Amino acid sequence: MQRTFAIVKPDAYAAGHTGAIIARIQESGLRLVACKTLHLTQRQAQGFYHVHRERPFFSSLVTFMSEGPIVALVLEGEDAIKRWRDLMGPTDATKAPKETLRGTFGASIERNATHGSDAPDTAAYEIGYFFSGLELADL
Ligand code: 3AN
Repeated sequence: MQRTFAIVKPDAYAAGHTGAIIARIQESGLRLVACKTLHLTQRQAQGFYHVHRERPFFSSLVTFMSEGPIVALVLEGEDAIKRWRDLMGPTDATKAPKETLRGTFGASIERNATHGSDAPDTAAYEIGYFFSGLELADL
């Protein structure tokens, strides 16, 4: 069993796609372990994306991720990290296959509807950034 971290980003949340995205998660067989809606401050978004702080798109990404509410999720299942990334599709929504979440709900490489951890160490860091042990225990 593996856990991964997912976000319904501000673009998808504002467009009312949260329910459809969670339905796709559950239809895929991934289990929803934790879920909350929150609105990140700029500093919280900077902390979450600190690995990208030297990239040219960092400031725009931080502004986007704090422009409105998001839904933070913890998903569980066999090979959950790869399964969730396959469901999302590639980063650039304009190149994502139509059947993927980013292909369906994303608009660009930045406004791409969903986030997913890319490896076990980043999943552990990202889950811990948003959820306490108490929120994840015995589920
Ligand atoms: P992914 O989310 O597919 O793992 P990362 O980790 O390379 O992609 O990038 C994190 C986020 O930064 C992406 N989800 C996207 O919103 C944004 N991003 C990535 N590359 C670019 C880019 N070239 N221009 C603007 N935003 C980008």
